[in-house]
Amino acid sequence: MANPRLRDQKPTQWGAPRQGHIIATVRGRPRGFSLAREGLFNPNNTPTWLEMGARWDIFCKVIDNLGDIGVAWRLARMLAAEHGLEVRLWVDDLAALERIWPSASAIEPVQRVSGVEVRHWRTPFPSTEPGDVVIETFQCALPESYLVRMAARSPAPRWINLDYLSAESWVSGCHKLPSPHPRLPLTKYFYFPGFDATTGGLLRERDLDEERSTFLGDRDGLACYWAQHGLAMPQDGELRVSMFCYPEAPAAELLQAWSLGTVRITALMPEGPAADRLRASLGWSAGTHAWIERGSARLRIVPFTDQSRFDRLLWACDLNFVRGEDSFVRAQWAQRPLVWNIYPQAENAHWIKLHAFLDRFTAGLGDADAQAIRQLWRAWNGIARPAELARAWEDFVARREVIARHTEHWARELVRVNELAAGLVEFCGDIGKYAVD
Ligand code: TRH
Repeated sequence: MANPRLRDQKPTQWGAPRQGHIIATVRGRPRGFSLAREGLFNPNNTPTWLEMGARWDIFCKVIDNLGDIGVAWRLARMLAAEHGLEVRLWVDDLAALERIWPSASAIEPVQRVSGVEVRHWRTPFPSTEPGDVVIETFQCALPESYLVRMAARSPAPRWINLDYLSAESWVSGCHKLPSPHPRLPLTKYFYFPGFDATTGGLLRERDLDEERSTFLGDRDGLACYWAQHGLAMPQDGELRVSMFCYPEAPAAELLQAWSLGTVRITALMPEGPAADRLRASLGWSAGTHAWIERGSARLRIVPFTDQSRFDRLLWACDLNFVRGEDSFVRAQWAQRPLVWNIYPQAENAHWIKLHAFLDRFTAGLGDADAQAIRQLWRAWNGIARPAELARAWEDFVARREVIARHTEHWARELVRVNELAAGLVEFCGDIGKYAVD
C-alpha cells in the first residue's frame, strides 16, 4: 500500500561530489586496483557512485533498551541532513524509534521522518535493491536475501559494521579491518567509534556546539525551560542533576546520601525501569511529575523526551548520570560532569571497559580528583561496595568545580577527534580505491 508520507518525496537526493578527494587518493593505489571496476574512471562523464550521492541502507536490531536505535537514528539523521545522502533505516522495532523520536510512527511500515526513509525490518525481508553503502549496526546480521542481492551488484555495495563504543586500546587495531564473507564475494569492514584519532571517533552534529551555546546563553529561554519542569532558575549552591540509569544502579542509596549532604540537590529522573525500581524501593506511589523530598534533596520523575530535548536536559543540568552508549556520548558533548552507568555484561566484562574510559578521562587530573571520579563511578556501577557510595559522593561533590573544568576541557579536546558520520562517508569513498582483485 502506498504510504501517503512518501508520495511527494523525491526518490533520490544527490549528495555533494567528492571528485577532488578521489583524484588525490588514487595515486597511491595498491596492486590489483581497477578504476573502471570501482566506477571511478569515468570516460563518458556519467556520474560515479560518489558523485551521485550514494544511497545508504542502515540496519538496526533493537536488542534491548534504546541505545541500538539511538545510535542508528542519530547516524541516519546526520547522513541525510549533513551529507545530503539518501538514507533508508531498517529497524525491527519501530516503537523504540517512536520513543526517542515521537514524530516517527510505531505502526507505519514505511515512513519518511526528518529526511530519512524509515522501514520496518520484518521477516520475510522484502525484495529490494541494496544501497550503495550498507551499514550493519552492532553486528545485527543482515537478511540472507539482502546479502545475496548485495553480492549480485557490481560494484558490490560498501559494507560496514558499525560496532560498539569502547575506550579500550585494542579498538585501534580492529578499526577498519576487512572481513570477507565466508561464501559470497562481499567484504565487511569493521568501523569502531572511539576516543582518539586511531578510531572512528564519535557522532557529533555540526551545529551542536552553537545550539548548546545559544540555549545556555538565553536567560529567558532557560527560565522557560526550567519552568516547564516546574522549577525556578537554580539558586546559588544548588545542583541540578539528571539521572538516566539502569535499574541496578543504587539510586535509592544515592538519594539517601544526597538527603544527608550539605549541597542542595534537585534531580530529574526520566521515567522508565530505573525510576520504577526507585519508586518501589522507596514505597513511593506518586506518578510522573510528583516530587519526592528527602533532607537536602528533591527528585522528580520526568517524562521521556525526544533525543534533542534530552540534549537540552543534559546542557541545563550541572551533573548528568547517563548510561549505555549514546547518552554517555551526549553527556560529554554537554561539557558537564557526568557519571556513567555502563551497560552490564556477563562476567563483569564491562568493568574493563569502564576502567579503560576512566583511565583516559582522568589522565592529567591530580590523584585526589581522579580518585573522586573513579570511586563514584565504581560505586555507581556496583564495583565498589554500596556502603562506599555516600563517601564517594561526598568526595566527588567537594571537588565538583575542578571536575567541571576538567570535563569541559576533555570535551573540547574530544571535538578534535574524528567525527564519526563524516569519517564514515570518507572511508566508504576510500574502500573502492583499495579493493584488490
Ligand atoms: O538505552 P541504553 O541503555 O542503550 C544501550 C542498549 O542497552 C544496548 O543494547 C547497548 O548495547 C548499548 O546501550 C551500549 O542507553 P543509550 O545508549 O544511552 O541510549 C538511550 C537513548 O535514549 C539515547 O539515544 C538518548 C535517548 N533518550 C531520549 O531520546 N530521551 C530521553 O528522555 C532519554 C532519557 C534518553
